[in-house]
Amino acid sequence: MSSPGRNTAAAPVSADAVAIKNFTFSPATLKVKAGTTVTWTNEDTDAHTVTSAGSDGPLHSPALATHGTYTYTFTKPGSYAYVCTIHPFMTGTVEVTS
Ligand SMILES: [Cu+2]
Repeated sequence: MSSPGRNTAAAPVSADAVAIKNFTFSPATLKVKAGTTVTWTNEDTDAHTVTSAGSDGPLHSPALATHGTYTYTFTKPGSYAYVCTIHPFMTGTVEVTS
């Protein structure tokens, strides 16, 4: 089965992460493939949200406390713009390719 020294960290589904830090989504634009689960982590002491900019978008996090996380799996290609509803000047985009 597993052999000594082999890296067992390989995940079946690629994951990508966005940090929320200093009132900024980093990276502001994340490019992933369809099927990718993206995790946002709040590294600020202030609460933030991850909320789709459009009313019909899929991202609807609760207010994330410090070190709080939100995950979403993007299944369809497209450009997904989002904001923090508490601080609307905070904007980010996930670009999903097939
Ligand atoms: Cu915020």
